[in-house]
Amino acid sequence: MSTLPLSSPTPDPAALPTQHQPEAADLATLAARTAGADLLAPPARLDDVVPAPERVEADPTATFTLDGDTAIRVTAAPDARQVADQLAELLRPATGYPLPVAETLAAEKNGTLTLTLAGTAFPPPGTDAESADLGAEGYRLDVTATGVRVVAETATGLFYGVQTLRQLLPAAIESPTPVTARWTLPGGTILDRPRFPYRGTMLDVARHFFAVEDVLRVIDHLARYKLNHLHLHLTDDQGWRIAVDSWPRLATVGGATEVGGGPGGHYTKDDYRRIVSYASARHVTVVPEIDLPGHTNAALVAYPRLAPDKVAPAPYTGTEVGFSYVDPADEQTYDFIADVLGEVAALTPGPWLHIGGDEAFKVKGEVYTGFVERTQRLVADTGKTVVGWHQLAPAAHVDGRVLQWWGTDTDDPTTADAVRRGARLIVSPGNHAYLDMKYAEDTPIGHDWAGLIDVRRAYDWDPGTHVAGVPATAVLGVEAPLWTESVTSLADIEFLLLPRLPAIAELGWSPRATHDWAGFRDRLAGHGPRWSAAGITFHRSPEIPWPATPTVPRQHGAPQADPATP
Ligand code: TNX
Repeated sequence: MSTLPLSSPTPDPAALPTQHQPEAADLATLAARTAGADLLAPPARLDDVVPAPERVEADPTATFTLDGDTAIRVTAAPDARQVADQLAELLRPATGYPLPVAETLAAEKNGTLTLTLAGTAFPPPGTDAESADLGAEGYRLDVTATGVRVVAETATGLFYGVQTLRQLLPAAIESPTPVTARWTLPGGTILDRPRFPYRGTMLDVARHFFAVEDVLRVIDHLARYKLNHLHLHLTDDQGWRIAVDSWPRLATVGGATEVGGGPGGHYTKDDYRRIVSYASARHVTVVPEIDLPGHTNAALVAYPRLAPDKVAPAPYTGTEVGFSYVDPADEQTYDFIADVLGEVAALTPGPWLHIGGDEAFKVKGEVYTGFVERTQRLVADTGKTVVGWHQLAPAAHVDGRVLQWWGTDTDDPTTADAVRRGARLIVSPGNHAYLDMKYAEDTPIGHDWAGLIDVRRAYDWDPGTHVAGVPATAVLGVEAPLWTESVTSLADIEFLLLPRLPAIAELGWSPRATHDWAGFRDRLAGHGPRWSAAGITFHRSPEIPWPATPTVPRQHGAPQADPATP
């Protein structure tokens, strides 16, 4: 198979693989009509990547074009091989090319995409000493006329190199079915690594429950933008969403409803393992949250003996907060917490356990700090590192403790003091990073208690300097929470995530020196056609100069996401 000549006005149906022949003529006609722009367009620019890479050196004299003979070569190591297979799976549907994967670097021949694990990928030949090592997540990407090479010290770095490679191809690469296009990448070198080690999103599966498949799709969105943590808000007043063998009614009774009175649901341990392993294959760490001592009505419905008055409350399907709490004065409460945290920790390969701690309005002062200190120790007993909302700040420090900032101002002496005592901070300002806030007055779903958050507001702040008295060195990273009181479907989730999630991802990944709203807006615009091609819902924010005409042909029979409405 060969690449279409640049000047060919008529795509060649024979360029499609045999198994797609029945649709080939159709697709080719469609492609000829609607993808002409793609066939003739120059390749993307090498710096047209979100999040912005640390360093880009374009070589306008070189481009590489995939064709039916392109092969993938990878270092013989299981985790690198997995990335090579993922690359092939990303490229095969739209190109229809076979893209065989081989574990050899011996004879790097022309026309290959090579993924190399190398102990010291930096400094590469010919670059100055300023390029330190790539670290645990960095990569180097070279596009020359004869091939594409990704080098990294870890499989994670290779995975991120692949996400960049994907963005350098035409938007039609996101099509789930074959498209005739010219699969060209712009030439040059990218050296890239993240600013912060923690880059995340939170999904609230408690207010509304979401199926495993929906969560997996959210993980795909994170991975695309080099986000590496998925915080799952697993418990709240409206529902308990994770099976706990030692307290079985938590899930079966506590999980039986949700906001608005729907049937709710919960993840079995196998469901949760599936989420964790899907995430891990995409270099995403799951951070489970068991919210304590407040936000616990669902647990109290299941086990009234945990309630201060030992009386079962009614299941809660509204959206108020701050009324419920487990009894901090009863020893049974700590048995319950130890059991739950122990089981959740055992299911979770990542290092973090999030214990919430927010809006426990009825547990005050020393009772609250005493409760938190004891719970922090129970987390430590599981071998995990404690994370909690910044309300945990007044409690004593424990090793590694991480606080998650969700304030809407930038000054909190209690949090700054906890950081002085050793805590690190994940920054999630309610008025910049809360993806449940509306974009504008007329946004059909979402909240506005922290203000309206358009794309610019999501982008224009600096996690490194945001909270007074918290130096950038104490900032572990950034997270964009999505609370789901008003979110009932995957389309709703995507509508609120996109296009703001890439803005948060860029704050977490890119060096501050690349920060530039005008440039970001232009780079982001090209992602609209990618999401459309992949059938992903997004908000067509008027701030972004989305391309006027689709560059991707519509697919027969494929569901069309309506980008304007959730
Ligand atoms: C505040 S932010 C909450 C959540 C709500 C959210 C709605 C935080 C730690 N607590 O319980 O869902 O506002 O935006």
